[in-house]
Amino acid sequence: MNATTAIDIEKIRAQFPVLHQKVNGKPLIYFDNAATNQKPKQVIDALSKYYEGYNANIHRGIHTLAEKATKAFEETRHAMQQFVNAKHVEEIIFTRGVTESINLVASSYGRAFLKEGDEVIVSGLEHHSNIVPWQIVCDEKKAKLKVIPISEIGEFNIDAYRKLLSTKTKIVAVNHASNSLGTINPVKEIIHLAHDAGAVVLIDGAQAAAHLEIDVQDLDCDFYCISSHKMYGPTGTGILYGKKHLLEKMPPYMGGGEMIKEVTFAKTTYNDLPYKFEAGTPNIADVVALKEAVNFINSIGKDQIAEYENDLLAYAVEKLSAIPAVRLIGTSKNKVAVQSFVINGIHHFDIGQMLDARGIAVRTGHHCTQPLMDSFGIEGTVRASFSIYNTKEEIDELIEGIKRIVNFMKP
Ligand code: 7TS
Repeated sequence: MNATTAIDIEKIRAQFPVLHQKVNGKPLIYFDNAATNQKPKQVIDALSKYYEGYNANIHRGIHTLAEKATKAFEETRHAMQQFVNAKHVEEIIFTRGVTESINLVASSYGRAFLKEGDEVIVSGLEHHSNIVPWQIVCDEKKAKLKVIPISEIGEFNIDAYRKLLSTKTKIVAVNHASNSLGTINPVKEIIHLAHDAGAVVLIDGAQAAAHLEIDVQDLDCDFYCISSHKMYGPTGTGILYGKKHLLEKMPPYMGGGEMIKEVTFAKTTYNDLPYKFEAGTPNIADVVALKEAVNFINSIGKDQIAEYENDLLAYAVEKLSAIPAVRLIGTSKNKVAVQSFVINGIHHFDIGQMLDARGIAVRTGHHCTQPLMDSFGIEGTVRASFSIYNTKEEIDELIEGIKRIVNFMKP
């Protein structure tokens, strides 16, 4: 089936109030979806419904509002369990998002189980949030950080990865899809090889959640991290999925209310999963609204979303490739709908600003992947990232904008 005919794009766009505005006098074209995507009305409504109708602190109260809020909060946990196909609901921990999820694992699992001389492997494609937490714990534990090299088209070098693995490898942490290049990584194979070496694997799913099917049981990953705001949900929340037996043996990440069973000055016992890792009042409203983001995605279907977005990506790549001054960065065949590029002689910031003047929002810079930019010998790129509400007409506008910039900046 042709996705462009199967999806009623106008109906989808109508669900996103933010899209219907002018920016700098031009209709907004939002191509910064890899940074954060826009929110459908049902997510926005869930937030105001919560605050207007049943705002209360969860788990602790026995009054009606507290019970209603707790029920809605826990319903999202079940929705996220299904979203990633986790075996147990208590394997879903609410965090502020991917950054916090990775820090939780690095701090808790890393501090508890890494020893001097152990090794942690990340890839050259990682976001800083999947590099720095590992550097911190490796420094502290005198462990070593090893890096899987990336090819010139932005793919993992699996042979080099095989060679890095050894009995010293204790943790492998890689992304499911790259935010700067869009490359979808062969995570199943990566996980399998890591397990053979006796290591646990964390997958950074920030760029996968809105685009790819996620099945943590099929992948057999040990940890999987998601940010709500990159999957049509609110900012400030997300999940850590962790295998139960690992979460059970990990020490708490933060101490405080909710994560305890009993506190005395002599000794504190910790709560059961998932609460052991949810100290303090969580981001209740945003977690509640995240369920509506899952409902939105399910109402279209990940397959349909991927098909539609892949079509947009192929169109953009074809048009961008036809502009001689443009150099595409990240040209793997297997990608989510992200395209980075540079234009010879024009700084990416200038391109971003000139596109913004035409109402087109793209991201410029290193995209929190400085080591990746270094490996391409560049400082940064212009990145257009597409979502289910984007259209080919919008891509035409981007292309027109780029052509004008190239002509305008000609020496
Ligand atoms: N990992 C990847 C692959 C990401 O793309 C991002 C955010 C993160 C981790 C961190 O997620 P957070 O929700 O905790 O901030 N990526 C981007 C980006 O590409 N532009 O802005 C944020």
